[in-house]
Amino acid sequence: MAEVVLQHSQDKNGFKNQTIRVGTRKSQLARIQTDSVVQMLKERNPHLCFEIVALSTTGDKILDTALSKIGEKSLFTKELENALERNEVDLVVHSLKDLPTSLPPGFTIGAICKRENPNDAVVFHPKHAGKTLHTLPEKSVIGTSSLRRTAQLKRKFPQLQFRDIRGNLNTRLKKLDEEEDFSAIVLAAAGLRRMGWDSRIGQVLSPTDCLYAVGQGALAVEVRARDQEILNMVSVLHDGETVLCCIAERAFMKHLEGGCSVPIAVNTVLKDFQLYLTGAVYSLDGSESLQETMQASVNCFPQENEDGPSDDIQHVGITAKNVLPSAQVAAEKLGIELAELLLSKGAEHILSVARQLNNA
Ligand code: DPM
Repeated sequence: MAEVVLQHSQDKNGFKNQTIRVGTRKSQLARIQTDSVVQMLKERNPHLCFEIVALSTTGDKILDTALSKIGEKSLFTKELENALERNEVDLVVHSLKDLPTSLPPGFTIGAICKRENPNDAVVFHPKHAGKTLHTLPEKSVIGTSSLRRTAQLKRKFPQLQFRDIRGNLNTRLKKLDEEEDFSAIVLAAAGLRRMGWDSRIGQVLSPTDCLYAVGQGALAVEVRARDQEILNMVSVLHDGETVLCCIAERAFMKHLEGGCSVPIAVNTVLKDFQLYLTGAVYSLDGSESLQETMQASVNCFPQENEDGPSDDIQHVGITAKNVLPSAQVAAEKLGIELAELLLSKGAEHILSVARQLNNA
């Protein structure tokens, strides 16, 4: 009988009574996001211990330069990937939108959790409480260092001014409230919600005001691609609908060769097995833009009813064993086709001018 007891100490994923080390950035938002993923993993694996390892990344250290100007694609992810590679951590929690559309070889996104509100939101200086971007006085200064937000909002609200603001969420809110530099700042609604700052959201920007960033509002778990045990453990966190939306968005961005140094935006809806992807590119000042919507049928039932092996096929860096492979292929194709459509209408010119100006 002793053997039975011993076998029980090894779970279905092959772990003995071991500690799983989870890498995260040091910011409060990163910690909150990581805690929520660890909580979900603990509920499903009550016999395992989880240890959180917080590291600072280039993106956390360089606070005086606009993100888009630093020119490093894996600004928030490289140090964490190094730790994964050296086996110092077993998985890393990121905001999906900070993960490049091509990951370095040997890494994969093993889980994408259910997306929260993907939209951007406006937080106003207390003296402007109750206003919206439409009703702020002319020449009011709005803080954001996202080229995507600036381009769209300049176009929509030419009477307002836009200026860079950096730092983590705490720093930005403090700057807004305690100084007179900004009348409002624009941030992702999901980040504000996770920080418990819903009450500061004065306006949620609808897709007609501002399309969101690829992957915005979704959390991703990055792992070593060959580490089957960890991959199996985290893969139960995948939310099928979010996976399909994000594959389409990332394929769109990858095909346009976009990163955070060019203004690219999306809006994705999955309804009645139809995936609708809206994508847009902008010149830096928003004066030029191209926007199109395409749709594709996707079967989003869970994996079981399809033949053939699906193991370890990555789509734009994502390994989702429990999401129907044909639906993943359809989502990726949709993103590529939408990018092709925009390229046929002149997107390359808009993006190359934006890249040049941004690097100037
Ligand atoms: C990326 C951008 C920003 C972050 C560019 C963009 C915003 C930069 C800025 C790629 N990553 O959105 O056009 O405002 O100066 C980031 C945030 C979150 C993940 C903060 C935010 C939280 C929300 C989420 C920074 N990354 O956008 O307000 O999980 O999507």
